[in-house]
Amino acid sequence: MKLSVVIPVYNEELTIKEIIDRVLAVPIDKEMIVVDDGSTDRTPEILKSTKDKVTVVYNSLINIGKGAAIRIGFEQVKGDIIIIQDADLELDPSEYPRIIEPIIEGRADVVYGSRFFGGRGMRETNLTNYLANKLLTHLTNILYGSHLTDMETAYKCFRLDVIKKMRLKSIGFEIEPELTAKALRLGYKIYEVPISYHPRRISEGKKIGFMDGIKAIYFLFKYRFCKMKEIKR
Ligand SMILES: Nc1nc2c(ncn2[C@@H]2O[C@H](COP(=O)(O)OP(=O)(O)OP(=O)(O)O)[C@@H](O)[C@H]2O)c(=O)[nH]1
Ligand SMILES: [Mg+2]
Repeated sequence: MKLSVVIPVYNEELTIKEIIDRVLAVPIDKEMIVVDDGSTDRTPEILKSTKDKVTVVYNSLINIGKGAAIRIGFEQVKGDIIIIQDADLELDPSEYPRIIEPIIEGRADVVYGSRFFGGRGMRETNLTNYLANKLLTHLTNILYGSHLTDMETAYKCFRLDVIKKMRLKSIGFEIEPELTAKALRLGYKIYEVPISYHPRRISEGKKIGFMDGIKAIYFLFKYRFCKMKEIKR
């Protein structure tokens, strides 16, 4: 089975080369689709030098957001399994084999890498972020009857047909609750696998902020109660 790695990237000149190399080093059949929308640092230049190894999609010269970039990446995928990879170094691609295993073995349709159970190692994290993650995950479980430990994780992995069934609309970071809500409303169980986590700080380039947390709450409610035609293609 082939893995499609979709990498949304915006102004990540410090880490983009390293993350591409780390993905390339994973010994599995895969393709990499990098979606950059309007980076203003050296990211586009660095991507040009790697274009024989990865598919680079320039979304537009104007910055839109992580959600829009992921949706564009999803339109390009040719693999059987899709994983989202952030372009920072918070999560480690060497963990792909464990993450995709439940899908390969037919035990799962959707797998999330959880930072908060199983203890595979975590650098000290910002307390506000940690509590926001806990709150959003808890709210998801109450609204959707799930048992997740990490709804906001960036390591979200799907069988291709699951993604193809979803009608996705997100522009920014609300893509995380949208993917979760729509997978659960479509009746899929989300399987979690423990992963390690090395959080970066805002000063190191983290872009998600307080308003993204508020938006996540809004979208969790919206997608819980909206009509099925907004969920399913
Ligand atoms: N193409 C594109 N990528 C983006 C944009 N905003 C963020 N990203 C990418 O999305 C990934 C996650 O951004 P981070 O700032 O690390 O956010 P985070 O706090 O780790 O949040 P998570 O989405 O939960 O991982 C990184 O690879 C960013 O470069 C955007 O506007 N456009
Ligand atoms: Mg990140």
